[in-house]
Amino acid sequence: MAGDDFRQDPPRLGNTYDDDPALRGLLRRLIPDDVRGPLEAEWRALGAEAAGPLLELARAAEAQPPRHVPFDAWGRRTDVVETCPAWQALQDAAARLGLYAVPYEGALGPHARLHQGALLALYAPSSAIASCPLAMTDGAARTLLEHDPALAARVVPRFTTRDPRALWTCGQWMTETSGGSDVGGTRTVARPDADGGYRLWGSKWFTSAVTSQAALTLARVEGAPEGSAPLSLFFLELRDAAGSLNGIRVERLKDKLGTRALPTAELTLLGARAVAVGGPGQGVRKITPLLNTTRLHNAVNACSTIGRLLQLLRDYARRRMAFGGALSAKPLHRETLASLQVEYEAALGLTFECLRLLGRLEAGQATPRDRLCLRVLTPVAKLASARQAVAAASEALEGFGGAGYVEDTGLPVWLRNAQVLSIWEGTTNVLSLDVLRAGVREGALDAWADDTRARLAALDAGPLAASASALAAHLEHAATWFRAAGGAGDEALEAGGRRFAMAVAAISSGLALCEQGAWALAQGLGERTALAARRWTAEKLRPLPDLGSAAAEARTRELLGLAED
Ligand code: MFK
Repeated sequence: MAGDDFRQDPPRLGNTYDDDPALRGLLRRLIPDDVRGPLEAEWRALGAEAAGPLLELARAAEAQPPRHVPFDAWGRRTDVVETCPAWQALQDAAARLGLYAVPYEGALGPHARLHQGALLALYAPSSAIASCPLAMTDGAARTLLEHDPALAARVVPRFTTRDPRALWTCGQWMTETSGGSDVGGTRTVARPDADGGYRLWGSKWFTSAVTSQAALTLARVEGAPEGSAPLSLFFLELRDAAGSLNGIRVERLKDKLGTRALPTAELTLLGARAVAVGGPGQGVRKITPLLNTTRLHNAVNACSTIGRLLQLLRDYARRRMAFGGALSAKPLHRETLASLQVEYEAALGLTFECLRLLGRLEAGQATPRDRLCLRVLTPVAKLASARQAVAAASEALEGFGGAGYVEDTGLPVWLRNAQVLSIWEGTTNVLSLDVLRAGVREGALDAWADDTRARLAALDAGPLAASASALAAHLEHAATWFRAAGGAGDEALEAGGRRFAMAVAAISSGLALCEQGAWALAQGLGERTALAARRWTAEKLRPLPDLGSAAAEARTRELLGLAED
């Protein structure tokens, strides 16, 4: 037992906006002064709220997971999913803060997504993953606006309101037992109804935020062929005006590693009334605006996980004494934190580049090249930042020593919640394949390479010249690999897909760091990001795999003992 005199000072948060120079610097470069001025007060106010009342709500929500009540006391099937008041308050706060509304209000033109991204980066780490229904609802709004204006006119005002009492959230039910990635195996059937709508029959294996008022889901209209192309996208409301479920049975809630405040259920659809979004057919293609939106939300959540943990680690390093001094005075501890800081700034730079592009697209200002860059960089930002967040959460827990492994410090939850970021909304491998497909089918990688070349050429690199030329050389290496891998056949391309996607991430993060670093130097704002850029380009530009495909494949099979598969 510890002696009576043993006390440790827990890490404390200050204003999470003021204490984040990386986020502040990015916003200062990306949003013009006259637009940014009034927004800064909102970010600062949220920075205070996130370190205080929101954080308390998040802790309360994590401590009171949702509960499924299948029957009432008299045996009637009710399938109520109870969440705690703190969870509801966190969702209400997101509406009040404008997180649902900002991209749809039209007030900020191409900067709306950057503002929303800043709000989200401050809100998400104090949200107990109430950022999940927010992400899906945002994606649903974009999907309906793009594919079904009449339906959008009815429900999007509900999805994008600042009024918590009027807010509807929208789930996304894609995953069936056949797999979350391979949606072509969807077995839910849609039977035409007399009123022109459909009735859905089937089961959904993972449905996040099942307390939402609405959902988008995939199903196969009865008689349509197998495979993913003939699937249709459906919109449904979960309950009728009397509160009864719409032909939906909640089988159970998932017992998950993390995201424990978030109600995730297995559902059976027993004739749920639904409408086909934009009519039947092309369901997978129609749901992609939702996927691309949630993937960017995921990336902001990942960045903000790293950023928040760094704030806690920095504070703790000044308080924790060991070997005769504060941890912050220990060179190796400082070195470890500096590596995390570089990861953070790299992930944040790439993610905010995506938000910049999305804002331009939604404001009607994107060039065709912007659109293709966004197509590639969305999955790249999601997959890279998610893995960075998982690694950073593990490193951060270690940085707190034993305290990082003890539940009531509130630290282990970071690792549990980070782990989902690389799984849902497309695993690392599924998204790596998406990057390759966007390159092969849409020419998006050529557009990204041209854009990167042009930006490197335009960069006034100054002291970052060596970093910029390392990026330029690595870009040509990656572009050559992609062409050669295509020639070497599908297996070689697929086998190298993850390393290739990571190379795209390393290059685009490096470019973002160089642009930010050079700008900060020119503005007299200090060397921090330039140092991060140098370190990133020195350490992260790793060669892509050798394409001697047959021999390489044989070696991989040998290594795994899978020679016959
Ligand atoms: C904190 C943040 C919270 C985030 C919320 C999380 C809660 C939600 C939890 C979940 O629901 S997890 C489950 C999520 N599931 C996925 O993310 C699906 C992962 N699988 C894929 O992304 C596959 O790549 C995909 C299902 C899209 C493959 O579909 P297909 O039909 O087998 O392949 P295909 O032919 O590539 O795509 C069909 C069409 O869509 C093509 O267009 P065309 O019909 O015009 O040829 C593609 O070009 C297009 N497409 C596919 N992906 C696209 C896309 N277009 C734009 N962007 C994309 N990302």
